[in-house]
Amino acid sequence: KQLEKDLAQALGRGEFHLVYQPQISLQSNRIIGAEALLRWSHPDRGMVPPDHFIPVAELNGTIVEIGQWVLDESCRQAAAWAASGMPLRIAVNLSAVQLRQPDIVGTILATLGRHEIPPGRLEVEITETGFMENLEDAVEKLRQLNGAGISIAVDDFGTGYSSLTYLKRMPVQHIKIDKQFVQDLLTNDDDTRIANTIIDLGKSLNLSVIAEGVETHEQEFYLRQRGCQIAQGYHFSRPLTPEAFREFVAQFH
Ligand code: G
Ligand code: G
Ligand code: MN
Ligand code: NA
Repeated sequence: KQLEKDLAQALGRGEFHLVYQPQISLQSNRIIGAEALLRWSHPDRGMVPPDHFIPVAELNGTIVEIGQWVLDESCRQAAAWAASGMPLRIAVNLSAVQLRQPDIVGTILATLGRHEIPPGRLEVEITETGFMENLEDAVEKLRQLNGAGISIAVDDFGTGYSSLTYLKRMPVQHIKIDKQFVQDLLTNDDDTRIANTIIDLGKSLNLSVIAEGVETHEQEFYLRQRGCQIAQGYHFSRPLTPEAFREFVAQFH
């Protein structure tokens, strides 16, 4: 309850910030973009993990306002990067609750316009559960976003109610292998098979696959030779502040 009260005031008090985790092309070894991740520094509790407060924000609806702030701030950052010669794609997590807002498509496009970000530079990450509630409505909105040039990624792939038929109907370009399958990729046969299956699925549906939670060189090597296109994880970099991200890009080769 107290958390809920604090959450309602956190935005106004400037307690949120974003960190950015680089996404690396396993083919070109280049940084192709970054995922924006929300952080809340609570005045007393310190850093509250998103896993703790996002479900609360989704239940009481504050995620709509918070999510809009995330989108705005991400676009502001992307514009700043572009202005300094780093036109990177930015991936933003979109809650199912946000996707359900009737004006979400217009809101996203207006935000891009305000910051003069071409739609092709934004990627929206949706979880499978986000798709499933009111499938028709979600498909229609994602079609509109995609039609405008925004790319769509399915986050946490393999952990939800995956159905191959809905994937075919969805206008998605990327699927993200959840980090739980990457963690033990090389030590657990089931996880190896699951990761392989997702990579093959990506191939047959012509989607590129992003592996998240890549922590070792061996995992990177395996994923590359197996045909996974993009990776992110501590092996490359933790999520970084804007300043640290800039430095990371400058040093990366
Ligand atoms: O940053 P971290 O790996 O701790 O994130 C944990 C979870 O919180 C992830 O599932 C991530 O998708 C989610 N998350 C992080 N930032 C945002 C955000 O801005 N909006 C939403 N809806 N979820 C986020
Ligand atoms: O959006 P999603 O729920 O997938 O968010 C990714 C989460 O994974 C973030 O909370 C991020 O901090 C975390 N993360 C990113 N890279 C790694 C990694 O290499 N290992 C682990 N354990 N977590 C990671
Ligand atoms: Mn994500
Ligand atoms: Na994920």
